[in-house]
Amino acid sequence: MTLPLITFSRRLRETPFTDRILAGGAQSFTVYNHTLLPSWFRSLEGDYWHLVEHVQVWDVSCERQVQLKGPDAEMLVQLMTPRDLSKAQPDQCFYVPICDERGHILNDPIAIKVDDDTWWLSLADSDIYLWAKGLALGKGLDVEIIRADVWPIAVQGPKAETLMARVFGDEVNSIRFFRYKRLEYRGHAFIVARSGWSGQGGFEIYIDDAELGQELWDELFVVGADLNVGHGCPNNIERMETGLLSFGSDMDYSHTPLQCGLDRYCQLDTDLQSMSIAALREQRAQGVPTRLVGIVAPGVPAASKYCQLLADGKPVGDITSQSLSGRYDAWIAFAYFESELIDRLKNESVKLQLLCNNELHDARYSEIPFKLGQMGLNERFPNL
Ligand code: THG
Repeated sequence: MTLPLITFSRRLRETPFTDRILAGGAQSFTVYNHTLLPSWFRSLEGDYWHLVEHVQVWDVSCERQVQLKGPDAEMLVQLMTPRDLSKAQPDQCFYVPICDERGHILNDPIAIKVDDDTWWLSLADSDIYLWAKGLALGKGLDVEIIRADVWPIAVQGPKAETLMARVFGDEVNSIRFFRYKRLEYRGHAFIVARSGWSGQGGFEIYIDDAELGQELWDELFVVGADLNVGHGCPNNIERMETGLLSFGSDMDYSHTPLQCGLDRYCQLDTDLQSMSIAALREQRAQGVPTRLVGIVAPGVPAASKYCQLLADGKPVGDITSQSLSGRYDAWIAFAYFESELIDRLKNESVKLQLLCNNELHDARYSEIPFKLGQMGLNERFPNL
């Protein structure tokens, strides 16, 4: 099948880096927050091995920033999330579920405290700009809400720190996980955070000057040549091995954070003024009907959208994401299972199998993140 082409327009935004990633070999795009996001360069597996061994520069401009500014900005962010932000410092980032009054997830951005009266929500794929404006108007809050022209780029991989220090100096080494510093590049201070959508370590640079951002992008490739710096993008294999969830795929408006393992970002036993806390407390008391778990099936040669999980021979589960592990000879997936089935899997009173490409394979249940290294799986090696 020949893929239909996507037409770029002002509705489907290019980014300051689109020309560069096209020249760099982007093979396919997806659309995220109405913005282009590349999905692979070499191949999914080739990108995976390059990412886990070297360093990549990603155009994640699609993680659009909604800026909340004003005396009530922090109150509004806290209203939207059940995560406790009361001790937030103006050098911190927080992974926050945004939940409605029923506790359902509307987005899972990184919230950045830019200064005492300014927050950025670095969004996953949904229109939180509208939700935030609606809440602020309805509640009469003193806050200005805009879609800021800020385009994050991510530098990810084991050599990310070395590469970043060559551009920004050794100060990058002292940035702690989910903290940021303002670091100068050619006289302009960019917010540089230790964060990013991979488990390989790295940084995100919030580009608020497109032209200078392009110069910075080019310089990363020049000074990182001997580090084998390359293009890349969020990699489905790596993020699944690491246990990072993708809003819209692994959870959506129908799920609560208690169902998808985001409990640790919900401080329910507090008196936070957050609109979802009462509903989440109630769900905690009653128990969740279904929960997102990890599934591992060794020795499966290919993933396919027709793969079906079976418990004692009967179809079960709702698979949200799947791939073949990069490092291990196994198929991995995230899937919603009924809580009662998870209990039976825990006490091993039920047999789990995967029907994939007309073959039956034994499958194992795991919590997310997987601990693949501890499962006795056969290792794979890069195809050099
Ligand atoms: N960076 C920025 N914005 C983003 C993303 C990003 N917006 C959309 C999307 N990604 C948001 N989703 C996530 C999901 C997980 C993490 C970050 C963003 C993440 N989680 C860590 C973990 O699960 O181990 C730790 C989170 C924590 O301790 O607070 O990194 O990637 N700018």
